[in-house]
Amino acid sequence: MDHAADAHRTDLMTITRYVLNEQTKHPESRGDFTILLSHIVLGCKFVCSAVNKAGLAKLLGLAGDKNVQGEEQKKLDVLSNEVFVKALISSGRTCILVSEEDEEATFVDPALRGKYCVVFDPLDGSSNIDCGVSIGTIFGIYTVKDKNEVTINDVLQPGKNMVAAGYCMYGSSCTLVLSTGSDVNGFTLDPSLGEFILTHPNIKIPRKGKIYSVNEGNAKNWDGPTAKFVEKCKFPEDGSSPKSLRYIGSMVADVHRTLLYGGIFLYPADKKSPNGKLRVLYEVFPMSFLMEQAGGQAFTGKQRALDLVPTEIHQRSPIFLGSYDEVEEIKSLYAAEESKA
Ligand code: AFP
Repeated sequence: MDHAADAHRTDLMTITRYVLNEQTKHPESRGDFTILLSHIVLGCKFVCSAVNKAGLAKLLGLAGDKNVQGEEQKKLDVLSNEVFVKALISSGRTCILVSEEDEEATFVDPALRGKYCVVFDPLDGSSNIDCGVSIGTIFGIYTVKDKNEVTINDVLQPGKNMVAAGYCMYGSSCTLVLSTGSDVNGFTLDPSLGEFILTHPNIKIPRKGKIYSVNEGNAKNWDGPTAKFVEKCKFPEDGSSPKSLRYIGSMVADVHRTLLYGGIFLYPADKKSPNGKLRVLYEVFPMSFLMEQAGGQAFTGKQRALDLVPTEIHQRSPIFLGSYDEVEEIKSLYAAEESKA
């Protein structure tokens, strides 16, 4: 019998225990982040449960339909947003919220304010719900200087100022990946315990990968460096094997695979969408933060993604993120293009 392995299995590192351990490294900490995170975790558990029932929606009247009382039911993304907004406000630790679902930022009532700003996409990839493909919640966290004088500029900060970022993927299992700025850890929800347990400690992305991930349907509108990069993935000039293409169309799932297996995820600019599609605050920044913490890179086509200073809360940006070497290659293709201009 492997007693060491058994001991390991019975000594469960929950996400709360993990964050409390981290907190002890900062004697000045008063536990505010731990409380905020526990409210985010609650939102993720709610969405996970709702997503698991989504396939039964027609039968049970759960989404966009009428329930047994004849009341109109909310769509899953709207419902998820409401749950996160309420959970974050009731934590008493937030002052500004920016959600993909809400046109305007939410300024928390002064009586309930804390020092954190949370930017989030409550249910990213929601067009995939009806076919049961993995979807997720993405979040990033900033702090404010003075919670009594908050302005929109407190969230219009470069991604490098985030104090934490993460995502929760609702797939064959429910996995929450978090970085508080020192490393990246993955926690899987044990449904029987209702707890996220540390299953992927200290995630490091392979330095080089064999997979590229992009919506090739947009290829006719790509710029030169993107087209050249993808061409090299398929027809390598150095005699190496071609890369495999994997594209789910759900950023959390595509980034999660990229983080674990290595490779590159691209949502570039194109002639139709000069700023790409993905949103800076709650898609590009949190994922770039995680990639860098895991040893990878994130680049916009012009600069390090985390250096970008957003001017609008729903701003978009092109993004190339993943293994260090692949992002290095796309950076050199853009540099070569620039030197020709
Ligand atoms: P939806 O939330 O509309 O499904 O969009 C998902 C998403 O924002 C992101 O999760 C994907 O990476 C990206 O869009 C997919 O976009 P394309 O459908 O244009 O490939």
